[in-house]
Parts: sequence; structure tokens; C-alpha cells
Amino acid sequence: MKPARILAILSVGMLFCAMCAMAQLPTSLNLTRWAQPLPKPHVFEPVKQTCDGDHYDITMGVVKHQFHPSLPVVDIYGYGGTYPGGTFEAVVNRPVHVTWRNSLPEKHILPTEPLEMEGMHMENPPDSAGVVHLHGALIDPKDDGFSMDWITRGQKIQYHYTNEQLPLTMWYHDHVMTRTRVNVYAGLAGFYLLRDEDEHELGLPKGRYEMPLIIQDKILPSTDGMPFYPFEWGAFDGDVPVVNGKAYPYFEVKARAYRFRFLNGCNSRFLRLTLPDGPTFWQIGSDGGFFNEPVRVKQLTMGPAERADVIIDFYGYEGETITLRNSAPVPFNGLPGGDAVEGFREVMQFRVRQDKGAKRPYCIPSLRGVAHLPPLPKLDDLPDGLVEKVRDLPMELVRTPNSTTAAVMFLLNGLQFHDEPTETPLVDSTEVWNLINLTPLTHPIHLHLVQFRVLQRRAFNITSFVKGEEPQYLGEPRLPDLNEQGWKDTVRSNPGDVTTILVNFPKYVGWFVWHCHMLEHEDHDMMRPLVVLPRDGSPPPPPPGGHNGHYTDGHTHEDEEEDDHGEDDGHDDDDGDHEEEEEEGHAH
Ligand SMILES: *[C@@H]1O[C@H](CO)[C@@H](O)[C@H](O)[C@H]1NC(C)=O
Ligand SMILES: *[C@@H]1O[C@H](CO)[C@@H](O)[C@H](O)[C@H]1NC(C)=O
Ligand SMILES: *[C@@H]1O[C@H](CO)[C@@H](O)[C@H](O)[C@H]1NC(C)=O
Ligand SMILES: [Cu+2]
Repeated sequence: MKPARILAILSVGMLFCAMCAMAQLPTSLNLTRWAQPLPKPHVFEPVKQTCDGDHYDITMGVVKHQFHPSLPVVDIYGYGGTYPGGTFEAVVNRPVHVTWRNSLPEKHILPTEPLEMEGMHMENPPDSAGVVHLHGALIDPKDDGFSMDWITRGQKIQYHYTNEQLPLTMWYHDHVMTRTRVNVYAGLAGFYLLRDEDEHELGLPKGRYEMPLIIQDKILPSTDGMPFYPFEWGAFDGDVPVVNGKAYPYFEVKARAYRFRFLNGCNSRFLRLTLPDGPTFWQIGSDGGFFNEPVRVKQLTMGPAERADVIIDFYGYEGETITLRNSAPVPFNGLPGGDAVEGFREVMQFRVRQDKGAKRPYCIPSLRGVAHLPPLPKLDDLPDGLVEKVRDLPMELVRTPNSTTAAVMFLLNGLQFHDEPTETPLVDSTEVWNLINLTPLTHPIHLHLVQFRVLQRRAFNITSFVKGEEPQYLGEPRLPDLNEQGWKDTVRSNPGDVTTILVNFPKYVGWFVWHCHMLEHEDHDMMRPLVVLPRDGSPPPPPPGGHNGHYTDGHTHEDEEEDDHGEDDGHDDDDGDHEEEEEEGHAH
């Protein structure tokens, strides 16, 4: 039995201890609600379009930002000059090539004391380290933003997004080892919308009637306008909702249907969103794309990194103001009930204009022709020979070795990130993963590379499991919610449940990761390699990130001129490079 297992049984008591020990966080200023309009993130323009795709040149760096009209403009982080970063508009099967440039400062704007690496057997990354992960993408590992593949100030790297997948709502964000929580909190996140031709024929609301909504939480305690982030490993929950970068915004809408791409972009906070006295949420898609038919949702529950594609029809609500509310408590355990802190019960406001609405309610089309979503398989009824491997993967709360900064940490499968890989599926194989949650919290579990199906959840006896016995189930399996029955890349794993997913590992071999998407958990140390192996027994390509001295790979990270401000010379040079990397990356 692993020591981690023995400790896990103490988990509930230890968690509360850890929480008492945490420093009291400041509270935000009392900011006037609905004092500013909701902005729409700008759409990135390609620097050039060629037969082999759209080329972009994007800098991660310091940006000017104002969270609320009563606060001054501050320096935080962003992509392409703004927080949130610009939106990529991409088309299925048309590749996107991005030169990511790093001009992040040598000294981080948020606390990153080197002590944080205790017990983790690796050096602290430089403050300016940055690496971009495209969340939801079917992708070659060299382009995936592996956590050790960071570049530092003055460096650039080109990533290739082939877009060979169904249309979906993706987002891109920073993913540096042990630093994701601070970098994302500082502003490094944006949308990547992938569409296809057929989607246009559905007649869904578009243009100004389509709005991405990245909901995040901040603490804005001071008149200097800077968001506060503690030096902590425990989950962080801000008390002010920030939507598309603005605290408590309002959105003026017409009395007609809108399409919203909801994204929970919080570090750790779960959301349970409602529109009391407002129209219904009709969810048309989840993380990995469309459902066959819209799903009526009363409460939209979203863990960090989950997306929901939602139609809201304001027809018949002329002249009304409708508040988007949240009731998800902290900590979140998946049970009904509880409530959010006062500042987070109201997220944003819709003001439905009196003039010029629609003439009739919106009729949502069937999405079947675009979704192509196979019926949800049943665990007991999977075709013979489909599943090559079943993995039982416990998540646990354990004592951190020798740490003075964090008494406990969450682990996957009792192991830390730098332990030998254990999740090593064969390429093009299908596996069943049982996510066995022994902790008192819900964890949003994310796998890179794939879109999977959630088959079921089933309560089990934690006590007997911790003793090393086979899982002892305490009830019948429960189907996932209707809006969790489509393609998912992030699933809420609730305490005391075995959450079972069916996952295929397509096309690419090499090093990816799977992790909890509560960023404080992910950073220490609830993230593990996911190494997809070739079928012929040959070794997979090494993990990206060789330039950092931790691994070796063939990947080039170029240094730029010292005074680089992103707007590129030497851009044309990238193309030669790109050819080279492409060949290299697909040569297995
Ligand atoms: C915040 O300000 C509003 C409006 O001025 C006021 O009604 C409310 O009581 C204030 N809340 C706190 C906690 O001070
Ligand atoms: C913890 O500290 C002890 C004593 O200094 C040392 O022997 C041990 O290797 C440390 N453990 C880890 C995991 O760093
Ligand atoms: C859980 O397992 C423990 C140890 O095997 C047993 O004593 C206990 O009765 C079980 N609880 C339930 C609810 O079955
Ligand atoms: Cu977690």
C-alpha cells in the first residue's frame, strides 16, 4: 500500500486544518455593480494567410487594464496587448500557426517566492516563463504547451494548430509548471473558437448576437486597482466576478436570441449559474462541441475550464433587467445547496432594450447534422474488444514532504508530476478511466489531447477503498447530467464518487498531461504526465522542454533581440523553421 493511501483517510480533518492555517485573505472594495458595459474580446487578425493556413504573431506581456471605472488603470498580463487576450476565429481543417513571443517581465507582478518548489525536486522556473496551452485541441504534443516547454522573456516559439476536429469552444491559457495559477490570474487567457461550414447553415445567432463570456474571480482590495493574489497553495477564490475582464458588467441586449460561449475561467471557483425570472438556458454544446439537440438547463454548473455553448432568448423581456446569479459555494463538493459569498452571488446584468426585438421567439434548430454525436455508451454494454485498458485512478490529499509553505497537497494516483509516467495508453486505443475521489472536494479533471464521454458516476465506500480493498459501491450508477453527455475534456469528479469516462487517444504519440483544473491544485502537484505510446513498442518522442535543461527534445526556442516588442522582424524566418518543425513532429 502506498503511504499516500494511508494519509488519505485523514483527508477531511486535514483539509480543515489546512484551511484554518491559511492566512486571512483581504476582501474587495465595495464596487458599484452594473457600472460598465460588457466588452467583447477583440478578434485576432492573421499577419498573413497562405495556402497552408493562417499565420499569427502574438506577444504575451504586460498590458494596461482597468477592472472597474472607480479604479485606476493597472499593469497586468495579457496576450496580444489585452486582457483577456484576443479571440482566435478558426475554421475546421484550416491550420493556424502562431508565433508566440514572450515579453513578460523579469520580475513577476504577483508573488512567486522560490520556496514554492519545496518537495518538488525541481528548480523554480524564471519569473518570466510562459507557455501556451490550447485547451480542447487535438494536437501534436510539441504544440500542446507542455508545462516544461516554457520560454522566457525575449524568446519565441511557433506552435501549429491543425484544427482537424469538430467545431468547438476552446480557450488558450498559460500552463507553466508550478506557475499556471499566477500566470492565468495575472491575465493570460483568451478564446479560440473553431467553426465549420455546416455550422453556418444552422442559423445560430452570430456577429453581435454571439458573445464569449469568460467568467473569472479576482480580489480587488485596494484603490491602486491591482488584483490581489496570495502566496498560497490552497485553492484561491476571489470575491468579485470579472467577465471579459470587467467587474460586474452589464450587457445591453435586444429582445431576441443570443449565443453565449460560457467559460469558467476561474482559478478554483465553481459556478452554478441561474437567471431567476429570466429566460431559460438552452445549452447546445459542451467542452468538445455540439449536442444533437439543445438541452434545457435550469442551473448551469461549471467547474474551472468547463465550457457551455448556450442560447438565451430575450424575446418577450423588453424593458427588463435580468441578473445572472451564482450559488456555487466554496468549497464545492457537487451537492445541491449552499451559496456563494455575497460579492459573488450576482455576476452580470442583462438589460433588454425596448426597441426592435424579434417578431417571435427563436426556434433552436436540431444540431444533429453538425454534431454527429454518437449515443452515450453504457459501461456494461461496451462492444467487445473496444476497451484495451481500465485504469483506477484515485485522487488524494497528502502531507507535503518537508514543506514550510503547504502542509498538504492533492495528488493523482498517489504520485507527483516528476514521478515516472503511469498513464501510458497506446495510440488509437480506447480506455476506461475510473476517477476515484477520496477527497472532500470536487475536482475538475482535464485530459489534454482528447475529447471523452462521461459514462457514469457511482458512490463508493472510501474507508474500504483506503484499506486497499476493491471499490465497494454504495449505490447504483448514475448517468451524467444531460448537458454532460456530449464531448468533454474536463469533468467534475465529486467526492465519494467513482466518475467513469470512456476515452480514445487518437493520432498523436508523446508527452501530454492530465490534471485537476483548479489551478492551485494543478500547480502543486495534482498533474501527471499522459504519455501516449506508439503501437510498435518504440519509445515516444521525448517531452517538449529540452531547452530548460530538464528534458531533451528537438524543439527550437529562438532568442530574440533584447529590445523586442513583439511586432516582429525576422517573422519571415519563422517559416523555414515551421517547415522543419512540421516534418520533425510528424516523423514518428
Ligand atoms: C456597498 O455599496 C452599496 C451601494 O452603495 C450599499 O448598498 C451596500 O450596503 C454596500 N455594502 C457593503 C458591504 O458595504
Ligand atoms: C526531507 O528532509 C530530510 C532531512 O533533511 C531529507 O533527508 C529528505 O530527503 C527530505 N525529503 C524530501 C522529499 O525532500
Ligand atoms: C465501508 O467499509 C468499511 C470497512 O470495510 C465498513 O466497516 C463500513 O461498514 C462500510 N460502510 C458502508 C456504508 O458500507
Ligand atoms: Cu483539484
